[in-house]
Amino acid sequence: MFGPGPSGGNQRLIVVSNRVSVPRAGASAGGLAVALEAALQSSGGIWFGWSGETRTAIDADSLHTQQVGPVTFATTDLTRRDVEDYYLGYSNRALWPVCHYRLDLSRFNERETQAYFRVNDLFARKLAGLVGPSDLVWVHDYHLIPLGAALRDRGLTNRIGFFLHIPWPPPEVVSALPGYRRLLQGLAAYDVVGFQTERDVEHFVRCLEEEGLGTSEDDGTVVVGDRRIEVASFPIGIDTEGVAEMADKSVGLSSTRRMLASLEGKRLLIGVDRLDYSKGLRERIRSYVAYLAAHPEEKGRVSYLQITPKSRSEVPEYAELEREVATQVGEANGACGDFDWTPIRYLTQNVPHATLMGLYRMADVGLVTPLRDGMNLVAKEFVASQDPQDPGVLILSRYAGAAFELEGGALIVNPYDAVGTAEAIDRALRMSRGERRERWETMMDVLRTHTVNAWWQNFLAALSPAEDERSAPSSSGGAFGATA
Ligand code: GDG
Repeated sequence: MFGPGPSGGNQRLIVVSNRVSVPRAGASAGGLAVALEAALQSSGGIWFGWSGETRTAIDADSLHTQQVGPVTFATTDLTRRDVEDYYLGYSNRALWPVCHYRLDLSRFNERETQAYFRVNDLFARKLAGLVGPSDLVWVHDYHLIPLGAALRDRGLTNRIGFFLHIPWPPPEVVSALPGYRRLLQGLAAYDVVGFQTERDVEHFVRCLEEEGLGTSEDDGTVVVGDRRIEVASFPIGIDTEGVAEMADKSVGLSSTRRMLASLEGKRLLIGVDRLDYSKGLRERIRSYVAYLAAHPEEKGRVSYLQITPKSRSEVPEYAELEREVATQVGEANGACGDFDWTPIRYLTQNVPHATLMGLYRMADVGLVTPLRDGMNLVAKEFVASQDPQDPGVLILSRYAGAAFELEGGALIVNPYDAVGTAEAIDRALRMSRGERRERWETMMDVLRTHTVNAWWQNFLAALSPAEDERSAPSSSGGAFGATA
């Protein structure tokens, strides 16, 4: 446990994210939820955010709370209007597309911009009363950029950190956002601003400098007025050992056995992505069709399984993409298939986590070809799931954050280049076992150290106050030492 804070209270962790994963009996939480809960368990604390529920009117001070062990889950409902403007609007039709370099898909609307800052103020109002003077506050992702500044406006002097899960583009792109300067000022109000890659860090520092809001120093900090903030990359990881074990055990699952039997010896390519235009699904299907056109002898001998749970269907650009991908899959199967062979198996349902790891393990090729991605955990899960004796090959987009860590072992492709990606598919399917093992080991060396636990521990180590700023020094260096 951390040393006592200035008021004598324990230093707890407060995690804030748009959606809160309240543990429910019988439901299995996703990787990030498990990781953040582990962080919360180690110090005790609060996980705060939107409940996912809407009401016609909400009281500015009401909260739902649920205590689970040392963690309080505190959530608030939002009005339907707030969800439309703050969440579906500015967050997902302005910030998301612009941060994924898609100015063409962005839609700006003054009411939605206002709502974004207003809802962040509302969250700050509800959260401020829960924060003790020595608590650490860790805010997650693009929905909540202004939250730190809103908490400061309410007098909070705590250490507050922010982590962006998605890319941060250069000023030439991101400055198109309405409220751009206010967003930068919001980010500059944090003590630690974390990104997935060094590239995102460079872009952000350029934004601050070009707007005259900060000056970078040689030690990696940025001076903002009379304050100094840390801006750094914290590439998110996975529970590498846990995934490997789960994939190993999955051979016994009936779903895995059914899948294997249905392949009848065909080579398997797999793609797993939320249905999102950033994931490059249309380009990937085009590349696969280009591969089949270049290698007609492989028809009937390969199978491409694409698992794509629907997401954000209420946003028109996503509903449109759903139709486009379904049409494209139908056309590809109609044109390239045969009466005894379906080239693409396409699922839009959620698949249980353990089954997913089993499918990764059985695949010869993992197709991870986003047009832009903050990190991409599927790439890492695919690698960790492989049979060490006979691993599959990862084909990875140069535009995924994961490419910075996995370029030594993956086949890196430009996802817009169908011919180049088709060539990578051919190379992956013909690669010798020796080369596959060598490449896999190179990637596993990275994944064994860059785990999800190392990620949160490193972030919290950066966020924790320096020893001399603590009222009572802790002999161990604190609960969040970067050890993993
Ligand atoms: C954002 C950033 C960044 C997928 N389908 C199913 C399923 N999944 C799981 C995967 C993986 C997760 O969802 C997806 O994570 P990604 O990282 O690939 O992508 P985003 O959802 O866009 O995440 C991204 C991430 O935040 C973390 O910082 O890496 O760049 O965009 O874990 O396995 N899980 C189950 N069934 C499915 O059908 N159970």
